[in-house]
Amino acid sequence: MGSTEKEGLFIDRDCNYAAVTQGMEACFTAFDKDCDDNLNLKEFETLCRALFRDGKDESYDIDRNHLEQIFQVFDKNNNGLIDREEFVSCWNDWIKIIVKPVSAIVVVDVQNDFISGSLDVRKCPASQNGEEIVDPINNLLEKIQFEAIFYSLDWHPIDHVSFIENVHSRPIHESSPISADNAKVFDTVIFDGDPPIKQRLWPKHCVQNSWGAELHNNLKVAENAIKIYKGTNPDIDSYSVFWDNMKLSDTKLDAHLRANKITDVYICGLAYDVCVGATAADALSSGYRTILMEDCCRGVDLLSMEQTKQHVLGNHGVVVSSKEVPEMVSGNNRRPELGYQLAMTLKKKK
Ligand code: VGL
Ligand code: ZN
Repeated sequence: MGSTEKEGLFIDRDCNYAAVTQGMEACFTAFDKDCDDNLNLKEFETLCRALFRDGKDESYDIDRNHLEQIFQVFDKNNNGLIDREEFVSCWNDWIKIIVKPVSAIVVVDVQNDFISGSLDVRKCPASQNGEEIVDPINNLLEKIQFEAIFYSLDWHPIDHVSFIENVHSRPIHESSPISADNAKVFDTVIFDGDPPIKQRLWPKHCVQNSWGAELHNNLKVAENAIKIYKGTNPDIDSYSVFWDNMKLSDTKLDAHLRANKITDVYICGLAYDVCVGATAADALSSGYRTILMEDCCRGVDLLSMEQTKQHVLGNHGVVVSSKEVPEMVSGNNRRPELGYQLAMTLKKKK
């Protein structure tokens, strides 16, 4: 590739930058280079290169296969071209959200018991320190205007099924790998039930209205924030902030997100591989563009933390440092993974 072509690309880049933000007509016209009133795949690729850029105005690499799949979502009549009519949905349902996302943050279980109480993550296999995330989370909350702010609280009754202290209170199913007498903290047993319930055992923690269940004292709690209490049913544990582990009842988080027209959900807190991971998995399956802020999480076990990360990446969420978040929330840093995920969600809705 000669230098003139490189230069051409550079000039293109500057005029394209405005084109994806100005308006539907201007955008279509700017990328319809051959002026045939259609966007072909090549023209759509140029559009995507203008769309998916980091905060420093560099284009992200876009997976070829993903690009083609996105194109097909908007090429409704499947003729290999996106016409002006097809572009209406491409603009309204996709580009507009990518350029101007509506973001919420979910701060998961930053409670005393996980930081210095009965389920102190420093004493878990990964030996991490939960207190270290308080400052970076406060920084985010001070710097960024999220459209909605949620704090979840693990909020158990004293007879909760997850407490090792209660392992003898419920019958164990015959398929359980471990008996009640032999069960230790972190083991998984199977309780009798219809269906039988798999349950990991934890020390008694986050008992309703106890000190251990309070949010960490230094954590900034925004005035308009919504608190979500979970794990209140004595017989069913609840890791995700969306649903209990049996998916029998939801917490209203999804309803709040919908009411606020949230497109992007930023997740952080404790513990990375338990409640944070379950929340991220549900955010993805509910169709939210999902961002895990890794430096604002601490976990229980290194291997399952890695598995959590791979689950998020495998479902086209992103894992970022909180440093990247201001530019993402403002719509200046636009990740192709999240654009692909949104297109696939739109495809499912049809
Ligand atoms: C959690 C274990 C038990 C969490 C809650 O918040 O990650 N972990 N209950
Ligand atoms: Zn719990």
